[in-house]
Amino acid sequence: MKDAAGKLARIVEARMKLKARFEEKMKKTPSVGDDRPMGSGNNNRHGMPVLPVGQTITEKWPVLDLGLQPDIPTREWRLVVDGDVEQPMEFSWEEFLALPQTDDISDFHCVTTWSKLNMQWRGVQLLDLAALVTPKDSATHVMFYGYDDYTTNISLEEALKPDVLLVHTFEGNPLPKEHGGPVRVITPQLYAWKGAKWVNRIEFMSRNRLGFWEERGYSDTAYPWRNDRYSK
Ligand SMILES: Nc1nc2c(c(=O)[nH]1)N[C@H]1C(S)=C(S)[C@@H](COP(=O)(O)O)O[C@H]1N2
Ligand SMILES: [Mo]
Repeated sequence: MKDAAGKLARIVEARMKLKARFEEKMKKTPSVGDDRPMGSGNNNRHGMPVLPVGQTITEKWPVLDLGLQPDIPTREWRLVVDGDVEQPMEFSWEEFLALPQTDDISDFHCVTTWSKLNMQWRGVQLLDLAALVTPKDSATHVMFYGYDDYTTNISLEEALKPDVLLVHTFEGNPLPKEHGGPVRVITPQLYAWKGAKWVNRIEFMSRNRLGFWEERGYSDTAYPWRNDRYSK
């Protein structure tokens, strides 16, 4: 039997290793350190103007989906994390909640031009999950899958940024079904379509593949401060 302290130490060590691997790449990507970010207002905590170019602040939280809101009781919910990793894993609801939990406040920028600010979340950092499964050196991208068959892809350096979370709680309450509950992904530094609602699989990939909207002409990279909305 391994003790809890030893287990935590291994999680932290794995996480730090992974972070070091991506630190340089992360610094070079626009959403953390852009020389000329496009937007307005004071800087947010990443040093970016609070409102990206072309966006308007909304107080309400619109719902966008593919016309289907799957109903997943937490006892049936599963999360598979697999692909180009050393240790593929599957989590039940209880196992997921037993992972280190992170509270964060972040903004939500929809490509349809609304932004909702200061949203309060609780969930699991993708970085923490990645540290458990350990992406192979060949892993470069991640594909997220929803229970509604939605898919979306991002690069590994975006996926591992600290505010990318798998959230189950919004402002102290369970994440509502219409917004992707029981669990969705949020990608505050990218347009919101990169965050899969009703997430049930995360696949690490050794080459890029396009997700649902990316195949239909949405940007592969989706940087709000570069007005990077569509690719064609
Ligand atoms: N599973 C799933 N995730 C999804 C979508 C979807 O249709 N299915 N739509 C995306 C789009 S286009 C946006 S803008 C956001 C909207 O999240 P919201 O409905 O909570 O505002 O979810 C994204 N994640
Ligand atoms: Mo969207």
